[in-house]
This record gives sequence, C-alpha cells and structure tokens, in this order.
Amino acid sequence: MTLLVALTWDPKPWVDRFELHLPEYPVAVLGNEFDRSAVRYVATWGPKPGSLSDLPALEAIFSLGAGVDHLMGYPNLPDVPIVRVSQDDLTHRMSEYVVMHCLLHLRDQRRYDAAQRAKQWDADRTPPIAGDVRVGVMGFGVLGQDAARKLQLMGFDVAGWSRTPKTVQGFEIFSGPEGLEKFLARTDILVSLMPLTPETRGILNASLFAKLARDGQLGGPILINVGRGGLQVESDILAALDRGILKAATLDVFQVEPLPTDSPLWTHPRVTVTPHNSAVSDPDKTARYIAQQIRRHEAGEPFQNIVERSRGY
Ligand code: NDP
Ligand code: OXD
Repeated sequence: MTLLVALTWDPKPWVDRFELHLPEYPVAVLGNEFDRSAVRYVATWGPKPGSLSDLPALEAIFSLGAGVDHLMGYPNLPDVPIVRVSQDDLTHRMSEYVVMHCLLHLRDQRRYDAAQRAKQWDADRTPPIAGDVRVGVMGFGVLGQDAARKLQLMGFDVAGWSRTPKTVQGFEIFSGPEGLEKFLARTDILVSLMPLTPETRGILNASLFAKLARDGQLGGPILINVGRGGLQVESDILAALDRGILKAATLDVFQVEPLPTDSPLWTHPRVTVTPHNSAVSDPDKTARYIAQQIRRHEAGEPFQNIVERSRGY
C-alpha cells in the first residue's frame, strides 16, 4: 500500500509531512519509479494528464487545496471519491486576508500609502466606519461563511450569495441567478469566494459590475477575488476601473498564473495584486488532515468533504 504524491510543486515538504503523520504508508512521488498496483491514495495538485490512470487499487484522491477545478477537467479521472481540503488552518488564513483587504478599502489605505510617498499630510477626510459598508460574499460555503462572520465582528453589514437557498443565522443570504441582482444591488465590497465551475466561469464581468451598488460610502464598488482567476474577465475589470464602474480591485487569483509581466493589472494604481497566496495549504496541517481522513476511512467511517462531481465542487 502506497500514498502517491502527484504535484507540480516541490514534493519534498509534502513527502516529509506525510511520512511524519502517516508513518505506516510508504510515500511515492510521481516522476520516480513506483509500483502502480500498490497505490491506494493519491494526494495531488494539478496532476499531469494520464498520471492518475492505471492505479487499480486506488481508493481516494485528495486535492491538496480547497478548490478542485484542477481535477475537474482531468481526462478519465478515476472513479473514486475526491476529498478536498476543508480545515481550520486554511479557513483562518483566508478570513485574515479577506478581513484585511476589506479594512484596507474601508480606510482607503492605498491613498495614504501614496500620500506618504509624496510626503503629503492628507488629513481632510473622515472615512466611513464598517457599519456603513455593505459586503457581499459571493460563494457562501466554508470559507465564505467564516470570512463573513469575522467581517461582521468588525461591524460590516454582510450578506451572502450561494447556488442553493440556505439559512445561516445572522445573515441575509441570496441564492441562484434569481437572487443575484438584489444581492449585487446591496453590495459595496464584493468578495468572490466561489469555486470555478462551468456555471461560474467568467461570472465577474462587465454586466455583473454594472449591477453593484452605486450609492455606497466608499466612492464606488470594490471587487476582491480570492476564488479563482477563471471567475474573472480581466479586460472587463480594467475597463470598469477606468470608467469608474469599479473603484478598486484586490486580486489574488488570475486567468493566467503567474500573472504575466505584461499584464496592466500589475501597475494599475487601483489594483492590488497578490500571488494566489490568500490561503495556502500548509504542508504540515494538510498532511495531518489527510492522514486523519485516511484513518477514518480505514476505520469504516466516511470521508469528509467529498466533492460532488456533478456540480464541480
Ligand atoms: P465550498 O464548497 O464550501 O463553498 C462554495 C460556495 O460557492 C457555496 O456556497 C456554493 O453554493 C457557492 N457556489 C458554487 N457554485 C455556485 C453558483 N453557480 N452560483 C452561486 N454560488 C455558487 O468551498 P470553500 O468555501 O471551501 O472554497 C471556495 C473556493 O475558494 C474554492 O473552490 C477555491 O476555488 C477558492 N480558494 C482559493 C484559495 C486561494 O488561495 N486563493 C484558497 C482556498 C480556496 P452552495 O452553498 O449552494 O453549495
Ligand atoms: C485552494 C487554493 O484551492 O489554494 O486551496 O487555491
């Protein structure tokens, strides 16, 4: 029995942590020699096409992140459960990022950064407080709900949007295409925390931006996309910024990653770029989580956080 690590990143930290947390399982690395008939589990991110075929004893595939779009397009994906990461370490990292960037926009921190560089004492305004600002969390799942709760603690007026109707105490939740316009119309800061699926691809586009609230306290709507780059149409973001439809954008994910050096997003004065690191999967915490899932399964209990292939997340 073997755990196969199939990664496009440096596998070493992962192998070390799997050996630590799952000492009973020999770890093989894709690219090295290994016995395909012994592989019972795969831990992977962006596996090369063909690399997961012909594993006759395979029982589960673990995505090393919360998102599984890297697997959904994979040709002939073995018909075994796909388990994604959903654990506190990743969730808390994401909420830190979302809260920080909402606060940076609330307090117009970029303006003060520029003023500092120009040695200007820019003291003539009183920014709104969080209670005056409506945040819309698009994708109200594990990450969206945790971020929403923490934003609410800061005082923001938070609502959510999900695919299916749901009730979460303390939040107004809109759902489905029929709920989208109302959700957008009450949103000053749009936080995108959706998975990339055929339904959500390109959803952050000109027509959506035009439906965001225009009567807010921040001087225009703001986009924060931490979901996936494929959700956004980057040319529409740039055009919306230049036409004043969007005031600013914070982007952690991009249509092409790494973001090409000739992308105008890098230097746009109202865009904040981070390198898809709002919530990295920590090798130690993630290997612990996967070890725990394998132990559950081997004790006859179901895996947790299984992906529903038909909906793509
Ligand atoms: P969940 O599956 O818990 O939540 C997904 C949410 O999106 C759900 O509320 C779901 O609706 C909603 N959703 C899905 N499809 C649609 C749709 N068509 N219309 C409206 N809402 C939709 O996922 P997580 O919260 O754990 O993660 C969300 C995403 O965050 C990941 O898929 C990944 O892409 C991204 N991510 C990015 C990271 C980064 O570093 N930038 C790190 C980790 C994750 P419903 O509740 O009805 O199912
Ligand atoms: C994830 C990611 O999906 O890091 O976990 O993007």
